[in-house]
This record gives sequence, structure tokens and C-alpha cells, in this order.
Amino acid sequence: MSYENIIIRKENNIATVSLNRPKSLNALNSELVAELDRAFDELSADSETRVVVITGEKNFAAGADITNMVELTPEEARDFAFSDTYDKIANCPKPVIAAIEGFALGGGMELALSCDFRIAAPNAKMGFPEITLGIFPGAGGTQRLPRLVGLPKAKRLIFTGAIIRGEEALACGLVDGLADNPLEETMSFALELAAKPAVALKLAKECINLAADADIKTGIAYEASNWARLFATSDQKEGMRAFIEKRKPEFAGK
Ligand code: DAK
Repeated sequence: MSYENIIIRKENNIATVSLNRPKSLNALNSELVAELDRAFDELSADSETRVVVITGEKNFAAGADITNMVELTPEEARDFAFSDTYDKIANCPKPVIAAIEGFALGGGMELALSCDFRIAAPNAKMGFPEITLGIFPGAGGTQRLPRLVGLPKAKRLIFTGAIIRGEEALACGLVDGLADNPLEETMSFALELAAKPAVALKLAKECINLAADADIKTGIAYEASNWARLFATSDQKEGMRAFIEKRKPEFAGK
């Protein structure tokens, strides 16, 4: 498939999706988001891809493209299709990691929030400046941010539009890791995840994502059902046999 606003590279069972509108600091226009949507359909179905990394050279993304939004009517704003794509990323059956350099603002940071992990450069500049434009984060930010950093910190970031750097982001849980070269660090984490049993990762992700939304009884029942499904995989047999035979498991991803 061909893309104009993103670049996809595949190596070692890892697909790297690079946002590619450098002149506007990777501002997310409708075309780019539509390409991301297609890319995640493709990568979710691609048996060679075990982990997806989202990144952008120099900058992650300075938010939704403001020139796309300025004249929207309320009806058009409702149709401004970001949230479905971000949900698709959040529910991708494979681990998704954001490697953040430079700016990750507004819809750009919301994209990172849709990923399972965020690894940032210490001097990355992250935040939700929407309030300064007369709006608030509308692509999942008001829901995903409080789940990560708690209600008061989420309100502080969204109400003030403050832009924070790596150490503060790490301390409050907005990012999970800091690295001078976030892409390199992300790739080595992605390699580690790519060697894990893919079905167990996928079903664990479903359960953990549900933990953020469901009551515990529903979550535990879902966990029990997904856990039982693992016993239909060859990776479960391989993992347990390898333990008994005192060797390293080799997971086929099935
Ligand atoms: N949109 C459009 N163009 C942008 C942009 C953006 N978000 N950010 C940067 N650019 C463009 C600049 O206009 C400039 O273009 P030229 O003038 O060269 O043509 C170029 O990128 C370089 O930017 P600067 O010259 O401004 O560079 P500086 O280093 O001086 O400043 C900056 C960098 C990131 C501080 C500044 O560019 C800036 O403040 N940018 C805007 C950041 C921002 O407000 N982001 C939040 C946007 S609102 C929803 C879906 C999505 C959203 C909401 C709802 N629904 C589904 C309901 C999301 C909303 C947002 O993200």
C-alpha cells in the first residue's frame, strides 16, 4: 500500500510508522490520519509484524492541523475523524510504542496516549495546548489522560495548556521511559516484545485495556475466558515444554 504522509519500515518483525509532514512539525491533517487508519488495518493483519512503533523524525507531532479546523461547524467538528483511528490504535492486537522527540502536543500527544507505551527524549515538549485555541482535547485526551496521570494532574495539564518536558512527564506517568535516543531505546524494547508469544500478548492487552473501563467482576470473567483460550495455542505448549526440558522457548506466534 502506498502512503504519502507516513513512512512504514518493517524489520525484525517490527513495523515503524514515521509521521512525515516535517514542514508543519508533523501536524496531523485528515489525510495523514486516514493513512494511519489504513496502516493499522494493514499492520494488525500482517502476520510478520509483531510490534508497531510510532515516531516522527525530530518531532512526534505538534497536534492536529489547525488550518484544517479553524472554519469547522459543530456538525463538521463531530465528523472530524480522529477518535475512531486512535481507538483502533489503542485496540491494535499488537503492542504499540510511541518514540517521542521534539513536540508531542494536542492531537499528537493524544496519538501517543493511544499507544501502550511512550518513550521520550528528556527535552521532548509534551502537553495539551488546545485550551489556548479555545477548545479542549477531543481525540480521547480527556479520557485517556486521567487514566494515566490521575484527575488533578490531567485537569492541570488540560486547563493550563502547560507544556512539560521529559522528567516531569516521567514523574507523573505521562511517559514510561526517557532516553537520549528514544527511537533506539524503543527498538530494543520492541525487539524484546517481538520475541514473546504473540497470542498471549494480544489477549493480555485486551484484558488490561478492559481493566481501565470495566468493573472488576466483568474484568476477571473476561480474563478467565481469554486465559483459557491460550491453551489452544502452540506457544503455550512450547513455553511450558521448554521450561520442563530446561531450554529457551521459541515462540511461533500461534
Ligand atoms: N497545525 C498546523 N500547522 C502547524 C501546527 C499545527 N498544529 N504546529 C506547527 N505548525 C506549522 C507552523 O504553522 C509553521 O508553519 P509555517 O509558518 O512554516 O508555514 C511550522 O509548522 C513550524 O512551526 P513554528 O514556526 O510555529 O515553529 P516554532 O518552533 O516557532 O513553534 C510550536 C513550535 C509547536 C510551539 C508552534 O508551532 C505551535 O504552537 N504549534 C501549535 C501547537 C498546538 O496548538 N497544537 C494543538 C493543536 S489542536 C479531535 C481531533 C483532534 C483534535 C481535537 C479534536 N476530534 C476528533 C474531535 C486535536 C486538536 C489539536 O491538536
